[in-house]
Amino acid sequence: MYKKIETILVEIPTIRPHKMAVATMQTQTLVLVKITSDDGFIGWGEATTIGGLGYGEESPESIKTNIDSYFAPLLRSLQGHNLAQIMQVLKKHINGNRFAKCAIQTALLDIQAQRLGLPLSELLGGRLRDSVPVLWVLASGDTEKDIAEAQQMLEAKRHNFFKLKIGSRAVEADVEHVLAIKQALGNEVSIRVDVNRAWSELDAIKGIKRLQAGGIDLIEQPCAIDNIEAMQRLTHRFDIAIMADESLMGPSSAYRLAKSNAASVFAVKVAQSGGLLEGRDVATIAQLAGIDLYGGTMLEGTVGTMASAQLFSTFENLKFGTELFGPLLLTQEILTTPLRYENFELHLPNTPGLGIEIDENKIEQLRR
Ligand code: MUC
Ligand code: MG
Repeated sequence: MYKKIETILVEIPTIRPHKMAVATMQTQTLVLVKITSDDGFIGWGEATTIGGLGYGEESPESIKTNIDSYFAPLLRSLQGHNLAQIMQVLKKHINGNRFAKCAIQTALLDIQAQRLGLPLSELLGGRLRDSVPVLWVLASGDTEKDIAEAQQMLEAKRHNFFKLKIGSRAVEADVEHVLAIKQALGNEVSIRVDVNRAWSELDAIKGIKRLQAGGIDLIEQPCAIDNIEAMQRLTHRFDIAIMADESLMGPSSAYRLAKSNAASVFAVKVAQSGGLLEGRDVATIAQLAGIDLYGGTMLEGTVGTMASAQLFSTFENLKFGTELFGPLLLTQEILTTPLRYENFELHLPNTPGLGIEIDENKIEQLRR
C-alpha cells in the first residue's frame, strides 16, 4: 500500500536565460513526487514542464493540485503493490494529466525496482547500453555567445552535438543565426534546430530549404501541434530529418503520426507520453513504422532525467541520441551524488530503482 504521497515544487535558477519560441526561462520549477510504501521503500517521480502553461496543458501548480486532490486520495485507497492494476485504476478515474500520471508511475516503478533489487531499466525491457549520448541546447539568443558556449562544451568533452532553439525571430534571421553557428563549429559537429511549432508551412519550406543546404541534420516540430498534414508534406518533400515533438502526446498520437508518415524521427518524452511504460509504447510504434528515435526532455531535473535515461537505455535504435542535459542547465544540485556526465554521455548507475539519492535538506531549502 502507498499511504504517503507528497508533491513538492522546487524552484531553481538556470545558469543563463534559456530562450525558446514558447518562453524564456530564468528559473525552472521542478515538480517532484515522493511516495512512501508500507514495506519501507521511498520512490521519486517528476512532472516538470516548461514555461508554466507555455508548453503543455499542465502547469506546475495544476499538477501539484491534481496530485494532492485526486491522485493521492485514490492511491491511498488501493490495496497491494500491483503496479499495472494501480495504474489501471488511476487511468479509469482520471482523465488526461499525462505529466502527473508519469510522475506517479515513475515513483511506483522506482519502488518496485528497489523491491526487486534491480535497476529501473530492467523493468522496462532491459538495458542495452550503460550510457546515452547527450547534446547541449544553445539558446542564449546571441549567435556569438552560442558559438563560444558550444566550443567550451566540445573542449570539456561534455557535448559534441547541439540543438538550436529558433522560431522567435523572422525565418531569415533564424537561418542566418543557425548557419553562422554551423560554419563556426564545422562539418563534423551535428546541428539540429527546434522551431517549437513557430512556423507556418510556407515559412517552414523557406527555412528548411536553406537549412538542409547548409548541412543541418534535423528540424524539430516546425509547425503547429495539430497540423499533421503540414508535417506529413514536409517529411515527404525534404531529405532532412523532420522530428515530431509537441505533436507526440502518448501512444495514440504516435500511432496517428506514424500512420500518416508525418515525421521521420520521434522525440520520446516520458512526461508527454504519460509515463515510462507509455514512452516505451511510443518507441515501439516508431520502431514498427521505421521511424528513428531521439530521447527528449521537458528540461526536468535529476529525477525525470534519470527516469528517462533508464527508459532510453532500453531502446534498440537511439539514432539521434538524447537531450538529457536538464540538470546541467540548473544552478543547484539536489542529489547527494550528482549524475555522471562524462565523455559526451550520461552514465547510468547499476544500483536498484532510479539509482539516485535525493538530498532532502537541499529540497527543503529550495522548495516554494
Ligand atoms: C523542447 O521543445 O524540445 C528540450 C530541450 C530544450 O531546450 O527545450 C526542451 C523542449
Ligand atoms: Mg522540442
